[in-house]
Amino acid sequence: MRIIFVSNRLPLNVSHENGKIQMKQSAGGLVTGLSAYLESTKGSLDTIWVGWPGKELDRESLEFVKKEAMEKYNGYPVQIPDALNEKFYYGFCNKTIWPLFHYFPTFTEYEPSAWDAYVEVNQLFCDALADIIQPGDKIWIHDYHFLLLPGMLREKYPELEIGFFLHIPFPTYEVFRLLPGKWRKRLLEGLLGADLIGFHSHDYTQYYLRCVLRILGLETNLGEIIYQNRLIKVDTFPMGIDYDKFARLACSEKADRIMSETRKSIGDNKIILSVDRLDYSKGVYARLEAFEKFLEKYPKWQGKASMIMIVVPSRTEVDQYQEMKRAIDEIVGRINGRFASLDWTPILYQFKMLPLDELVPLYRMSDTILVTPYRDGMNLVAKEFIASKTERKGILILSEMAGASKELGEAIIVNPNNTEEMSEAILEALEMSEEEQITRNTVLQNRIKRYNVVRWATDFLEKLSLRKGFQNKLKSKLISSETRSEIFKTFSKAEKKLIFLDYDGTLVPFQNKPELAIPNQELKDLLGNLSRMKNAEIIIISGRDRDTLVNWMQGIDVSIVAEHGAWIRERGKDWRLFKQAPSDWKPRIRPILEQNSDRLPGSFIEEKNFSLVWHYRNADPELAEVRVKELTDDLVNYTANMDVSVLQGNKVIEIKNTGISKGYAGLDLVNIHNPDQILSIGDDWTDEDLFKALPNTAISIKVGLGPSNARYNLKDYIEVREFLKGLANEA
Ligand code: GDG
Repeated sequence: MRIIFVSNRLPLNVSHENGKIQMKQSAGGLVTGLSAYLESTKGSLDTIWVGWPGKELDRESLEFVKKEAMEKYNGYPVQIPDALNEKFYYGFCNKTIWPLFHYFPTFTEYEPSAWDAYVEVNQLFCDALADIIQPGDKIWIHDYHFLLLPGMLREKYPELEIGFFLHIPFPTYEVFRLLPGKWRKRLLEGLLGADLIGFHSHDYTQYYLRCVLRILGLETNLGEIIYQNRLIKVDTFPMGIDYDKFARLACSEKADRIMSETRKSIGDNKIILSVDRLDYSKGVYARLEAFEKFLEKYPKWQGKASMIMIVVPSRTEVDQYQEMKRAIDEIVGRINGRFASLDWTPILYQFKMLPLDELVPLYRMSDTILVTPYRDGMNLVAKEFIASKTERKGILILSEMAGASKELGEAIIVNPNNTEEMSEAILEALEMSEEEQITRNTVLQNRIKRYNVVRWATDFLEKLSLRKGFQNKLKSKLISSETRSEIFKTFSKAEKKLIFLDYDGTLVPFQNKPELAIPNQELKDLLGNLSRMKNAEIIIISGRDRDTLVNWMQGIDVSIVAEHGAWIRERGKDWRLFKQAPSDWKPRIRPILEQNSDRLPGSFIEEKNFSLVWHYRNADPELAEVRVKELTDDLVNYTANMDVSVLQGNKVIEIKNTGISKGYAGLDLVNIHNPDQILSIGDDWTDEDLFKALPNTAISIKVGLGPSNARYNLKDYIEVREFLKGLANEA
């Protein structure tokens, strides 16, 4: 099995030294994490990493880098021209998606040319992948740079296994909808090209599902979505770290050396640590204000506590990052100027990336760490700090807005907007008893150790493999060309055939207004041809009322079953009431439906002889989802002692007499005609009654994917029409 990882940056740094190209493996949360996973598989996996090499290269250098990267690192560089990358990376990725998804709408830019660049780069990666993809490959796409890529790949490779993981938060509907309509729709649909979509926390998963419901109108069930006849799973996978690596680095000799050197400059002071990339989402400025407040409120700690602050340069070309750097420099200067003494500097500030084996000793020796982002997908620093706590002493202060807070409840949890609360948290951390610290860290360490990065990646990739199984199960019932020919052959041999056809969703697509689903000439011709088949009886079996069906089937020689089996009109005969059923329940149920219609704009009630139908296709989908659950529950309880059943259909709730169903009416016709072959096609729960009632030899077909009593599936009404055309010609 081969896995292709796709991320924005290739885990390689390409540089020119003495006129020669040099390549070095680079580190980072994702790289470190996935390397640990690959090591755990002990070389049993064949992998390729696809990404941007970090700079635009001339043709000759690119060829060299491509060859070297593949030979030495299994890397496959994708070139992005600088001008395009400017609009893609610094533009749409980091001036649109990043700020918006981190709840900074005021920093968000909606620049059409940046969107175009985003589409272009996603396409560029799709084309590059096409050069290397082989049958049986699994693709795992990472992060917000490639929200469109799964969809683009899916168009080219209907069978490819595609997984996607988002490392940043997915925002709520109210924030996501700030994106222009076309963009937000395409971004959601782009992700639906994947078989499995993963997020760090349950909230992000729910927010994505809600956006899919509200913006694309697709209903979801336990995180599963049926889209373009594929079953997609959306799930939560909280990313872990390479725990052992941090635990190991923390007790290395180098760690001991760095700790004693640091102690020399800092003395016995308590250490408050802060480690982040330079990013406004990380809340560095507010954290400094909290430290200032702490020193102000608790002067006894002046000279006794120092903050070590590491800020790693990042995205320095984006305006907000430059402004932020200036603001941080300024406040550090102010605090140090205000409180420093000859032998004490409150904040020891470094604007650089430390080697990991120098960072880990700082994690180990610090008394507390302030991880206080305004928003963070997960935050690995928090977990790394805990893993490095060899003595289990030192307390994590963690923002409730970080994904990690959902897992690390034993930390001191703070609101990053509340400077007061953060300053109190510093005091609480510094004064906490050692016993309490050890208790909390023991629990945290056990948890982080268990769900480490290897578990995370294994879980994701295993779930991805399972998806194909589910999809194949669904697909196995789809009618293949061989099955189709067999059905036609069986039918041509039969001496008496009965063909039941549901109407809405089976022969025609759903319309916003039910009265618009009129048959077009193509459908009329098709039904006409079918009705002229030798020894065949065509029955249109629908939930619609008699008048509509008679009107629409004028001039076509077919039998009709109306109102889900309440009325039957056989060819050349008059309507007969199949079963007398009381309708005294209607005046009692109608007010309940009316009350709900008033509460859900866009919904309406339809009354038929033996049923009441509440339609909500045109209502706000999210509101409808809530109302439908409530209403179904109310109705089921209310009708417990009545001879009626409550059924949920395609954007409708229908209440009808229990003794009436397509199953009963269909069986009646089967008994009358005594056919030696039966075909039945339908798309919803009312057709399931018929599928269940028919003899085992009947050929039953459900339209659309999903669980069903039918023997086969066809994808949609277009395939149904194709199938029936073939049947009329060949059987
Ligand atoms: C994104 C999401 C999500 C930091 N300073 C140094 C250094 N680091 C390393 C840390 C850690 C990584 O950088 C930062 O990871 P975070 O998770 O904290 O944040 P992002 O970079 O924003 O990552 C985030 C993550 O993706 C994974 O899904 O958790 O929410 O925003 O690994 O160790 N490493 C070294 N020197 C430093 O000075 N060597």
